[in-house]
Amino acid sequence: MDLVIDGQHPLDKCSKVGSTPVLHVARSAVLIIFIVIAAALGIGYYIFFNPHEPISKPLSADIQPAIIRIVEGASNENNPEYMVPQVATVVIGVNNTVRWINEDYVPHTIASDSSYRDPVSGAFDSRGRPSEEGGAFIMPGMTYEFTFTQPGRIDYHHEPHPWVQGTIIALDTS
Ligand SMILES: [Cu+2]
Repeated sequence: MDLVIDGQHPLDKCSKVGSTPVLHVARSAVLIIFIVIAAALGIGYYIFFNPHEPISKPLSADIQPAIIRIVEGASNENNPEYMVPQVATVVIGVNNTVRWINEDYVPHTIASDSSYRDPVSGAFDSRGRPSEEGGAFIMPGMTYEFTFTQPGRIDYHHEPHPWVQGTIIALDTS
């Protein structure tokens, strides 16, 4: 018995019945809804579990950074002052994120005298900062932040301006 009708196999006809324009629209709508839901889930994940969040974040949202100003003229060895304050005391859990603000007109770096590494924040050295977070140099008007999570005294300097020296004294909360 010959199953070919009008030169087509009957199963081909059946599949054509299932491909009406209405079903095409319905399939496209399902696909679009699926894409929208997937995008929403992706954006939600990015917002709530931001995988790019820097590791040197404050321990609490309430923490205000300690500010150290790299003053104008700090790159000049004859300047009366370089960083204000030169010795900064911070309390872990209170203000242990330090923010250096470059008020000078040339780039500066911050480098530990003894290659200090914080157990959470890593190497205390702006020269290791990724370019997407600002890069090695603290450009004029820009900042560098580092969070100290263990008590201690950390001496540091500017790599291109070794006369610019500072000290962080990190104290335990108790
Ligand atoms: Cu400097």
